[in-house]
Amino acid sequence: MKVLLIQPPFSRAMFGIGHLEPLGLEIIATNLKPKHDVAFLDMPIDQNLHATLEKIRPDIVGITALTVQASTAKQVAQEVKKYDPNIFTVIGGHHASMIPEDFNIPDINAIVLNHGYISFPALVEALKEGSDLRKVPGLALTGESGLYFNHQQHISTIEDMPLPDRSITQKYRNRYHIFKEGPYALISSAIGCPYKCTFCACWKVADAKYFTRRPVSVVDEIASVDETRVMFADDNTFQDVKRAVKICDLIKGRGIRKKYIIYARSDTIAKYPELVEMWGEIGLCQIVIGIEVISDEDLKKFKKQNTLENNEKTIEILKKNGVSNIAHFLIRQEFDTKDFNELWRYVDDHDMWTPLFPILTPLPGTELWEKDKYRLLTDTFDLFDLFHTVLPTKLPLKQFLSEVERLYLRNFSLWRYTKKRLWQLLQIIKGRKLGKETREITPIVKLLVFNIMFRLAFKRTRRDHFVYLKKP
Ligand code: B12
Ligand code: SF4
Repeated sequence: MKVLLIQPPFSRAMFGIGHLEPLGLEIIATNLKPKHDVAFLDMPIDQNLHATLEKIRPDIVGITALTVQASTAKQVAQEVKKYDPNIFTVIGGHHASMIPEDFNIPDINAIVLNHGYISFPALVEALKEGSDLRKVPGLALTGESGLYFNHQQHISTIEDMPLPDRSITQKYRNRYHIFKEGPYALISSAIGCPYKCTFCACWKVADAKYFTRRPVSVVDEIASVDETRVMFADDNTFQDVKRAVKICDLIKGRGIRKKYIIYARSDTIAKYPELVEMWGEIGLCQIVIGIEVISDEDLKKFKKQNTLENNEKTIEILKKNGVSNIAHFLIRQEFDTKDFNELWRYVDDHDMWTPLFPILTPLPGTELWEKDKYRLLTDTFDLFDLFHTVLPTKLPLKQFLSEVERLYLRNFSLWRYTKKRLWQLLQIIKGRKLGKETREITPIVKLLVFNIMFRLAFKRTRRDHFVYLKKP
C-alpha cells in the first residue's frame, strides 16, 4: 500500500514557538516501512499538497494534529477526498485521542486513539487484506450515526515502541527549530506522567503511568541523529532519577557532545539538585519547568502536587548551574492589573530571563475542559495555542492581551538588560567573580529580535481574537 503521512499547516492565528520533527509519524513509519511505501509531507514547511498527491498517488493518507491544527487537519482531509474520494483518510495524534468526536466528519474515515504505532500498521494491513476494520484495536470508525469504537490501546511498556524512521523527514530536518534556533532533533525517552494537573491531559496518554525506554537505547538514538541539539519529548525526563543518572553517565562515557532541552518537575530537581549539575556538564542548556503560579494555594487548585518552595529552590539550582529556566507561568482569565504586576515582580525579583506566560486554556481531555467547554468564546480550535484566550476575561479583552504582551516586553526590555549588565560590571570592578547564572541572560541581539518578534506577533494575536470570536 502507498501511505502518505501529513503534518497539516498551523492555523493562521497560531502563535508558534517552534516546529520540530513529527515524532509520532516517524514512529508509525517504522512499522509500516518493511511492507509498504511511506512518504511524508510537512505542510508548515511545504504547502504543496496537490503536487504531492499527484506524485505519490497514495491509497491511505494519515494526518497528525494537535488541537490548534484541528481545522487545518480537516481542510487537508477535505482536499485529499476532493482529489480522490477512494483514498482512505486516517487521523491520529493528541487532539484525535482526546476528543475523537471532533473528527467525525465525512472526509475522515478512521481515527486512531493514542498509540498509533500499534493500531496504524494493523489498520493498513486490514485495508490491504480487505478484512473487517472494526476488529482493528484502538480505532474509531467515523459514520453518520456516530463513532464506532474498538477498544482503546492501553500500554504496559514502551519497550516495543519502534525507533523513529527519520529518513521520512530528511529533506526538512534543517528547518526544525525552537525560537529560531536549530536544527533540533526530538527524542522520546519516556511516555506519560503520574500527576493529574487540571489543565493538562498528557497523563491520559499512559493512564497516569510513566513508561521508560532503556538508557542504552536512548543514548544510541542520541548518538545516531546528525543534529547537535536535542529536545526530549518527555513530560519529565528526570522522573525516574536512577535512569536519568544512567543516561547521563552513558552520554558522558561515550563522549557525545550535544546540547539538550528537557521538561522536568521542580520537586524532582529540588530533591536531586545533583541531576542538574551532572546533566549541565554533558550539555543540558535549558529545562522547561511548569512553575505555573506564585502561591501554594493556587498550586493546590490546579492539583499540581508541588510547592512554591520546590519551585524557588529549582530556580536557584538552575541559576547556579547556568541552565536556562524556561519557566511557564499560567496567565488566568481572572487576572487584573494588580495580578499581572505581582507576577512580573515575582519574575524580576527572582532574576528570571527566559519565562513563558501561556494563557490558561481548557485543552480537550483536561479537567478544565469539562468545566469550561460551555463558556468558550470561539467556535473553532484555531486559538488553542496558549497565546490567545478562549475564555472570558475579567479585564476588557484588549487590556488583558496588552498586559500579557507587556509581561514579554518587560522581559525583553533593553533597560532591564542594561541595568543587569551594569551591575555585573560593578561586581567585576569590585573584584568579585561572576557565577554561571550570567549564562541565562538573553544576549542583546536575541533580546532585540525577540522584542520586535513578540510585538509583531501580539499585534496579530489581538486582531485574530476579534476575527475568531463567536458572534453574539
Ligand atoms: C515536544 C513538544 C513540542 C515541541 C515540538 C512539537 C513538534 N513536533 O513540532 C515544541 C516545543 C515546538 C512544541 C510546540 C507546541 N506545542 Co507542544 N509539546 C511537545 C510534547 C512535550 C511532546 C510531543 C511529542 O513529540 N510526543 C511524542 C510523540 C511520539 O507522540 P505523539 O505525537 O502524540 O504520537 C503518538 C500518537 O499520538 C499517535 N499519532 C500521532 N499522530 C498520528 C497520526 C496518525 C495518522 C496516527 C495513526 C497516529 C498518530 O502515534 C504516535 C506514536 O504512538 C507534548 C507533550 C506530550 N507529552 O505529548 C507537547 C504538546 C503536544 N504541545 C502542546 C502545545 C499546545 C504546543 C503549541 C501549540 C504551543 C505553542 N503555542 O507554540 C505548539 C504547537 C506547534 C507545533 N510545532 O507542534 C500541547 C498540545 C495540546 C493539544 N490539546 O493539542 C501538548 C500536549 C502539551 C500540553 N500543554 O498539553 N511542542
Ligand atoms: S502539567 Fe506536567 S506534571 Fe502536570 S499532568 Fe501535565 S505533564 Fe504531568
